[in-house]
Amino acid sequence: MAGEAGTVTKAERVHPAGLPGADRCLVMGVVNVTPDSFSDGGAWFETSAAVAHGLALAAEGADIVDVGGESTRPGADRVDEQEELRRVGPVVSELAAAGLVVSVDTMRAAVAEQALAAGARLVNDVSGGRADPGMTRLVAAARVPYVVMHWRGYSRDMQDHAVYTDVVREVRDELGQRVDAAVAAGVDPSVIVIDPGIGFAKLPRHNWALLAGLGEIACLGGKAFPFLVGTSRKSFLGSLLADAAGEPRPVGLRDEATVALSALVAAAGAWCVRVHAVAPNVDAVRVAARWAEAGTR
Ligand code: PMM
Repeated sequence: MAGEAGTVTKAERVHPAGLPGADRCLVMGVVNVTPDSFSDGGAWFETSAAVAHGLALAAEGADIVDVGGESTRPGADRVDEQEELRRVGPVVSELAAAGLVVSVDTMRAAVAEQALAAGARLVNDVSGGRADPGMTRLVAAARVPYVVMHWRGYSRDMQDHAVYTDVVREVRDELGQRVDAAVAAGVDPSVIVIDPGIGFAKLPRHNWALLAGLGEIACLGGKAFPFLVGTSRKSFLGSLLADAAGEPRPVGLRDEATVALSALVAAAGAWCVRVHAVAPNVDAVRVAARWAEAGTR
């Protein structure tokens, strides 16, 4: 449970009900079935390529594979629901049939419903229930783990909403409201995972403040929630690692920085990190787990 100062320590890592626990932070590998995601756009757009990629991520050690059919990169337009269903359904179905723990990354209840029917075991909703009022009702009925991410609007203009006075307090309060809404719709609090939504309506300084304040954010209303963090290859890392001329580090050269953050986030008590390059991030969370074990001797 939460410490007196409202912090969650590594010894207090919590897991959502409905998935196997682990003695370390889990690693979720990303399978973007999209032509336009910012980090790997188009690489796994065909069903067969996406399935092969998911299987490869599992072989690298991913505990969960997260299948999404709608790009959420800043400025992206929405994808049509039928197209999202077409992208996600067969990939979820094949990966689940192969025995993987599959999560579906969608804001739409209809897509989540189809994915759950195809074998997905977790719903990852970047809108935290704000995009589709049917989502929390679906999750309540399905009783599956539900990732509630901090979100202020669709990708097209989300960066216009990156305005905060105290980002940690505001993100925490807004997440608290989303959790309350989900619970009011019948979602069991024990299945809820929260996520600060790194890069979603956030400037780089907001992302860093949130990462430093994870323990505070994960403690809502006196209860410690499991939390998931997605920093993989995001643009605030490109800015941090810009060259002498101020050119951001290219997307494909941000994995080492992501790995460093995975170790730090795992040490801060995260339940799961969402990443593109699985193998080095599994190493990172194992290092963090061993570090924590030595400290609790
Ligand atoms: N980030 C992206 C997509 N889905 N889901 C959660 N829960 N948290 C995130 O931070 C998150 C997400 C964007 O990254 P991508 O386009 O590389 O998948």
